[in-house]
Amino acid sequence: MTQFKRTLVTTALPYANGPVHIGHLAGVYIPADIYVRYLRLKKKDVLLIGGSDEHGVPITLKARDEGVTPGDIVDKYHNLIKESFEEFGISFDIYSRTTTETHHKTASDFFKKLYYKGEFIEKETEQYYDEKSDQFLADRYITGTCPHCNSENAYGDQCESCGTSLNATDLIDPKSAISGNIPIMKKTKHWYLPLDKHEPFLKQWILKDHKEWKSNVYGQCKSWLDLGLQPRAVSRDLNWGVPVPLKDGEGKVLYVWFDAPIGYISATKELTPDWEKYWKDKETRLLHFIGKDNIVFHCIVFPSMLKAEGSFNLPDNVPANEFLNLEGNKISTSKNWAVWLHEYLREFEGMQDVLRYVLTANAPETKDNDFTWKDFQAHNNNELVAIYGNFVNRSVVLTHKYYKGEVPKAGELKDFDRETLTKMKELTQKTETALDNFRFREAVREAINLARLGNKYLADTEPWKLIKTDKERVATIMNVSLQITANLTIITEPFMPFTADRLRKMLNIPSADWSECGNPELLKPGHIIGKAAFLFRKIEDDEIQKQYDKLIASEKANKIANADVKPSKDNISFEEFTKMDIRTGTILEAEKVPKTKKLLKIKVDTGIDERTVVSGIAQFFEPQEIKGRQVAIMVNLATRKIKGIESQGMILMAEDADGKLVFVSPLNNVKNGSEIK
Ligand code: B3M
Ligand code: ZN
Repeated sequence: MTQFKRTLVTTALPYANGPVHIGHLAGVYIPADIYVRYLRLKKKDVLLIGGSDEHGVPITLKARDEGVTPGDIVDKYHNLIKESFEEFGISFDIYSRTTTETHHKTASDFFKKLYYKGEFIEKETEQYYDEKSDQFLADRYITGTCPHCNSENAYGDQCESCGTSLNATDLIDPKSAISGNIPIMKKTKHWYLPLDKHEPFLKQWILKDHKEWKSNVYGQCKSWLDLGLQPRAVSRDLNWGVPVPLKDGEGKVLYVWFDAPIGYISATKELTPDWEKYWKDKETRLLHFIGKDNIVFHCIVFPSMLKAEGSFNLPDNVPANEFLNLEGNKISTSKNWAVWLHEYLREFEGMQDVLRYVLTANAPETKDNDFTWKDFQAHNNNELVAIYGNFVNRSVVLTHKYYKGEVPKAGELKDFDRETLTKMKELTQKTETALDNFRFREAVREAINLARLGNKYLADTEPWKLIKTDKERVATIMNVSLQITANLTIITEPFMPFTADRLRKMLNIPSADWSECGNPELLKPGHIIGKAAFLFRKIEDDEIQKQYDKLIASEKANKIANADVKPSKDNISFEEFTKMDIRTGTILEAEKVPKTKKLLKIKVDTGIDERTVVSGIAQFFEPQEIKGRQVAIMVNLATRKIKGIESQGMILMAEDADGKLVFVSPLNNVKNGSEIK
């Protein structure tokens, strides 16, 4: 491997149109943070770059839904997301956003450079245009019937009902989501990045030169390259984003996936005047941490942009993760099936490291993985509390008990002590190798194995039994235990920085340095350690049940809110039900009630009698068309005077989500006056 002088780590820029959840953390931000903390402990030159992706159609749609501006949306979520990351200890050197002036200029200049180098092709195509709102419609702004499953609410890019990805032109009966109008086809010009032109280079660079990439990443790239690449539009007809910096670019912006990765460059510029060193010096290594849905953009599209520009480094590695599911189902913002970070922080105060640990131990590194609350509890109680916390607590408490908090001098080491210290060294090396290869699950397991080793060492040597008889031996045992404890402050720091910090305070050691890992003399005899405090607490069953119930309840509430179906009313007794007398009847006559829009005066043969009913259905039915129709009528409803007419009952109607009414009628004609029950 080439020796690099410095490393630039970027993390996918989350869309600022909603809060972040555990899937984001597990897939991208925790692994990136672990890696960067590890390099910092090794005193390497490294930067962690992040920020919010504030352009794109989803943000404009959300703004429209909420009746605010896109700027309001991104301000709100950028701040919320930034705070969540901070609280989880994601140690960004900068967390920027793509609406900054620097970013707009950087993205704009990047586009211009490619344009003047002749790296784009221009194409005129026909796209949907909404004449009423006077704009071209992004695929997401068009709804219609899905050609595959006939669902009526498919979007121009995807049918959420059957999951098929679509082109807007596939939709049957397309409609503008902005005005409801039927859109027309209109010519529009856009700029395209000819990915096909870069294909030979990409094949060499990825498939031959980067065989070491993770198999999920390599495999996805290979299938894209095998299929053959097409030119991709890098502009859109939209008024939210970085304006296309050309005369004929009016009303157009850069495609969000063109400007977003340039956001990494803009953020570095905002952070340091030395930014070019991190992006262009051949001795700098560039790493992109992302989720699997972003692989094509980071391994194929962005590298092609960088290559076309000519002066930037290409990524050295893209250690993308798969997806984290939640309790067996895909995490979904729209279905509210998620554990939101800002909520976790409120409900498990001060327990950031527990989530960091569980999400790492269970990271979706090579395949999709499942987060369950039960598993969260088990990892906490069986590993953090029972192993890590328990070992640290015993070694600190016993040191206070036997030596008033002073590190004792070790006597002669026995074989078992030496073996234990050798194992300690091996574990730190295993952790290191796993970290170097982006295998964070394995790395955290080895780190916890160090606590496990310490726990076993104390259990096997039983200093509490020897203290009366062999003081010298106990001094050695406690010295060894304390060295393991001190090593834990280094080796666990990348994964659980808050805990490592507390442990350092407890042991009274100022800072951690990875080169000291495995050192059996980290704490000198005579060093005074601080008081014991619990690093972790047990999580009880009811806390877990509460989280699970909350998840189910919020999903249910969300379903009801989105389904346009009203929740059921309170239960009634069977007796109450039988009080209603509903019969079949036939409409004999109908006429509009004068000076009203909605009312019809209807004469009904109920089998019992002929009576008059006033019904609010005039907007949906002409009096003529309902004559002779058999209906359901409630005959024992107290009479009411409506517009001076006595209404003697009620005709039953079903109302759909749009408020449209239809009759509830027997499927086959039956005798008037038949009871409906
Ligand atoms: N905002 C998509 C996402 O959040 C996109 C990533 C941009 S990274 C440059 O998954
Ligand atoms: Zn469909």
